[in-house]
Amino acid sequence: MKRPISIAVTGAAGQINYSLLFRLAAGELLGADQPIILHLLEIPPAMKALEGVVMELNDCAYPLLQKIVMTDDPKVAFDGVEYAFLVGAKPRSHGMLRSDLLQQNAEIFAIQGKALNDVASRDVKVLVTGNPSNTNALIAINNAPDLSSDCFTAMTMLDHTRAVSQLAQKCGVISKQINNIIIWGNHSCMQYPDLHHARVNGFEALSLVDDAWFVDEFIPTVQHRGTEIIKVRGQSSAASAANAVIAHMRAWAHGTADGEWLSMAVLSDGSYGIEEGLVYSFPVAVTNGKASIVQGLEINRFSLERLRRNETELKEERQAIRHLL
Ligand code: NAX
Repeated sequence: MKRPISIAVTGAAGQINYSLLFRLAAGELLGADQPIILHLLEIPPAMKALEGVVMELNDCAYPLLQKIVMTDDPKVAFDGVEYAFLVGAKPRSHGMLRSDLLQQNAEIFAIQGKALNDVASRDVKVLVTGNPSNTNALIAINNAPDLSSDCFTAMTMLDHTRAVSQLAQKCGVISKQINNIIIWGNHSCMQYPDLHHARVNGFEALSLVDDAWFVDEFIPTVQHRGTEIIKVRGQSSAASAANAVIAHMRAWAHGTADGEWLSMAVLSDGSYGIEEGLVYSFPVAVTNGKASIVQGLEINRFSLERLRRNETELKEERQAIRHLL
């Protein structure tokens, strides 16, 4: 029997986790032979609801789930964990401004960054999903000086899978036949879903679709998909977000295939001219658990302009929460 691995999940009584926790417990992240311990963090008013979720997890009698820790204390939640899913935050509701979200959620990630710094495994893999996820990850990194910044990423994988799905539908293929889409920048409506390097069944994507579709339909559809889901479903994306969380962490834990990548927001090292010290979504390849920004892709003027807009937006977000860095 393998040693159990501890996984922390914040916002455990929330809607994304109503899908995510059950998939983790079923072994979708680490495989069918890897026992896990779940550390579930919530705020006091949500502890009762969390109890209900834990009752349901127990009722599933998952063979891999060795133990569940329920807590409202980040230091208990992150104690010794090798994976941390920072999902808990106040979600954006209909009509809420991103700037409001930024201030309301920033403090949470300062506290959680400090707690991770104090008690998590030194190799912990942290995925920030709670919005605004890029800047929340930046806050966590800055509050965890003893952990490598390589331990922290933020999620643009849902944007990535949304983009794959849009292109697959347009080309009449299945998603498996699409490779190397990139989401650049911020997980916001500014994000740039880029098809210049994408392939459909091995063919260049932009040779199969016309420019007008790429610029006027594909880009805005992906950028505004989250808002559209809220409009139609009445709540923000949940099951698709949980799916992206698993896909992101699976790639980080198990690696990417040769020549392939996913979109992941990581601390910029200056690649593609993006200012160092911003958490920015790049094409990322993973080898032996190390996520690296894919280098050397050609960036034309159209793309460069959009990369810059994202850099500017992230600088503005950083400026708004500078007191927490
Ligand atoms: P819910 O409101 O359903 O759940 C959030 C949960 O977090 C609640 O149960 C709340 O009690 C808890 N929480 C709040 N503050 C906490 C704290 N300090 N510590 C621990 N738990 C805390 O939201 P849900 O739909 O699950 O979304 C969670 C977050 O993901 C939101 O910030 C949302 O905006 C964000 N999203 C990010 C996405 C991305 O691609 N990066 C996509 C999906 C999603 O919109």
